[in-house]
Amino acid sequence: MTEALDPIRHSGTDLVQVECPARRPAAGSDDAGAPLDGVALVTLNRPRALNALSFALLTDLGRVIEALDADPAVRAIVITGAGRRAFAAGADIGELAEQTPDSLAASEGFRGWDRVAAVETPTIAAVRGYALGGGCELAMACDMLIAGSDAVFGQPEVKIGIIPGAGGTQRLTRAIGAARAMELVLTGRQIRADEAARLGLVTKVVPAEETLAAALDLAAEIAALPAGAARAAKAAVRAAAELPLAGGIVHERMLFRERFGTPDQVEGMRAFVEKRPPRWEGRPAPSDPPEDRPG
Ligand code: CO8
Repeated sequence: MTEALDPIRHSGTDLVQVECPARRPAAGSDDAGAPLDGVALVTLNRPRALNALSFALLTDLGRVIEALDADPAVRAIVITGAGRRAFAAGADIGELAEQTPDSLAASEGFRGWDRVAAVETPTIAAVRGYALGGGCELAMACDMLIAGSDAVFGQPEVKIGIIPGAGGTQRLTRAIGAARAMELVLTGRQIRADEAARLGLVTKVVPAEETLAAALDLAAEIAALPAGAARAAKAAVRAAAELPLAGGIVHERMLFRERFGTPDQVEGMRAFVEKRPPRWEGRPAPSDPPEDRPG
């Protein structure tokens, strides 16, 4: 059963702001536009430090993202960075400089990325400017990545004497292949949005000013579909990166079977057969027929 979003349920914090339901900015404007049903916007909010991911910010991000994931009215989440200069320029180097192997072993810091990667709700990173180190790792922990034409990606950790530590070596390699990931991780070279797109790191590149709107549009498109199917589809695609092929296919088949008998499967298929738009449970009937029908 889907519910209407309750804006006061998700208040966010100073470091991690939440807009729920998100409002789509009008083209070329920062003004809030129409609310997007089912879409939450999470903004990393340390613009003067290029949204560097401090331990406090990571804790807040984990809490916020899990609260949104637990809300059945939230059907897609967009994560972005405040300002125009950065999604996030990495973990906070001032804080990292104080760490030891033991303090890191005891640290909850890594959980920020893990918690984002673990949510069942589809997630989209909207990246303008720098997405470096932990910032690139956070964008890669999302399911889809919309890059503005001004986006810059990289894993520069080697240049400060460390290596990526929040999944970068693993997710970058899965996204673009070992040979290319090796070069980027071993040199710390930064790449621009167009190269990131060629390498397969990003879903889509859009003009810089349209980044957030494009990500919110994609989120709204997903949020308009049955949430259970979207979550199952996400789980199945994710399994491809985590399981051997045979295990992934078994997992997909289980998720496929589980869709049957759900109100959304019954209604979706009945609507197709009856040549009418589907009426998803608890949601208003669409006024227009869907453009795409399942093949
Ligand atoms: N941490 C802390 N502060 C930062 C960071 C950062 N990662 N990045 C930028 N800032 C701050 C700067 O210190 C500066 O602050 P101030 O104005 O007070 O001096 C402000 O943001 C603006 O930055 P710059 O003046 O440097 O802006 P430039 O335009 O000259 O340069 C760059 C922009 C190229 C992005 C540059 O800031 C830079 O190289 N930043 C660091 C990038 C980097 O190395 N990132 C990787 C960090 S390590 C990491 O992410 C590990 C992840 C796993 C950790 C797991 C922990 C549990």
